[in-house]
Amino acid sequence: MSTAGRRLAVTVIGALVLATAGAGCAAEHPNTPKPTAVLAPTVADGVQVFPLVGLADLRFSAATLNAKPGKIRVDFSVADGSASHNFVIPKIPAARTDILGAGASQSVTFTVTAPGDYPVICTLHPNMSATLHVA
Ligand SMILES: [Cu+2]
Repeated sequence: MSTAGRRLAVTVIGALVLATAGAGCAAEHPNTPKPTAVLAPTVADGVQVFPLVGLADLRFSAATLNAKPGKIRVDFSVADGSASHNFVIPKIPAARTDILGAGASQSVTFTVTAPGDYPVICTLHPNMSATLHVA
């Protein structure tokens, strides 16, 4: 490769790196929590506590809530700037919040004794789902 050719190649690579970094910054939403795959509870007075957020991109902030059989509290909130959401586990009647607007929050407490996977939904958004995994 000639000297001129090498200089051109370096310039092109530099431009690509800058373009990629710029796109990454534009995709960041600093006020929106990043979704996590699995959420483990904090335990307070024997209650497993899960802070869960309904996000603006119509997802829950965790895909799986990992619990043990027993008492569970979900502190559900809706992110600023988001559409309204609720937290509902159809198999567990007590595990149901109201429909909450952006910035609102509600806690629900319930007890699960049987191990299993309990689907979590938002009744407003059919593609918005998570799983309460009890084992
Ligand atoms: Cu929703």
